[in-house]
Amino acid sequence: MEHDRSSALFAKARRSIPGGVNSPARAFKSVGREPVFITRGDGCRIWDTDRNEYIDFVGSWGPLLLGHRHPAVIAALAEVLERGTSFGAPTEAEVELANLIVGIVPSVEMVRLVNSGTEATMSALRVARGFTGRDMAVKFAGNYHGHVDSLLVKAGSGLATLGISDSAGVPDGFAKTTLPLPYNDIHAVEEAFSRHGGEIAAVILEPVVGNMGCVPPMSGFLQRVRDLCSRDGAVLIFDEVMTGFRVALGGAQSLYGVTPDLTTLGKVIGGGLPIGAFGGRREIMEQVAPVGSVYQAGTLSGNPLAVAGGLSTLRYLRDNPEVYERVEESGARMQTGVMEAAGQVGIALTSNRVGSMLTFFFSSEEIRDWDGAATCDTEAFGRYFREMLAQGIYLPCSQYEALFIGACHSDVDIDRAIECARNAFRAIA
Ligand code: HOZ
Repeated sequence: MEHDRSSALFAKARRSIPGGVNSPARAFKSVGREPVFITRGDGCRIWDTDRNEYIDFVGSWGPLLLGHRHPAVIAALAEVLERGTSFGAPTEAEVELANLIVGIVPSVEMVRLVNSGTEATMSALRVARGFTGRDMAVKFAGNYHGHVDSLLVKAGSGLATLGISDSAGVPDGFAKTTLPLPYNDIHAVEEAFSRHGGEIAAVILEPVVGNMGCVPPMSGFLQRVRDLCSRDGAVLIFDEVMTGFRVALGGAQSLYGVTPDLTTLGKVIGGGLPIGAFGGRREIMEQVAPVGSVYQAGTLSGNPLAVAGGLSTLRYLRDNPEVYERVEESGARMQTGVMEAAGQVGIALTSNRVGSMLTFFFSSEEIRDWDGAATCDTEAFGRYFREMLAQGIYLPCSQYEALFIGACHSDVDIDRAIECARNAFRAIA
């Protein structure tokens, strides 16, 4: 595979953009090569600027459950383009999107649209603090909630990938309001509540972690956290930016039957356009201005294009529940096939999957928290990634991200990926 044009673009990009990328997670830095520059996508396929074709298992880092250029989404966007891209004023479509979310996500009685997952978590935390009159937030190591100052403590995703444990530029005072705990460790949560119960404004967590690779909650973990929050008056925030409308139509909260007080959404709810949302119990959401005194705002919030991308995607998912069966089958097929291929050549590999979120960890141990994930052989992951890319399989460029399967991946695509993984394992064994 030639990558001359991507290489030239990357050199040019580095002159004007820090690291040549507009988000560190896409830099390929930890996998020992330069990124490829993408020009086009269709279904589950993408093409780079050197005309190389890939089967895409990133899906824009989660939004594209329906694949690139899904006809329903493209038609909705085209219709909006006829009318105008932004008004900074209320529109009917944003009310429809809000009502759709309220009707589907169990915890959400009211919702506010924002422009990204980061805005959603930042705002949800502020609302929780305003509602409780407390400052402290509990988060979990390896969970990532966007680049919110006080949530960049022991964060997953790009920070885990690049080995940045705590971001520079976050005032100590902000970081001190955050209490990081090990994920899936209910004793640590119980101890934190017994010491600080009356001071905790919020517990924020990914109900299925995607940002240290895919790590599901252990049995009873979410419910016990729910009970402790209810007992001590802390607001439970599920960060469903990644899991919302992906692991099930109603997100992880419907899959596990645990209802948070607030939920943050993003990714799938924009169908590939920039959007985020936070919502939850009415009495909490009514703290938000202009009803209440917690201020939150945005010029492009509820932007017609993003709303059209989201509405068309969510309506399609609501009306076509077989999408979730399809991605479950594809996910299981890929997990089984790749694990068998690794076993055949003696590669130490373990995997976690919830529906269409899947991670292969270069470790022989079960991965249930950040300490476990941190022991993975990231060098081996880098070799595997490069071997897969060279065969036309586009994976997340980090051991600490989940890959995403979409409704557009056929059995042939999945089998092709398994075959490529077999070749990759042989090459690196
Ligand atoms: N939030 C994405 C999943 N970890 C990564 C995308 C990014 O940070 O650029």
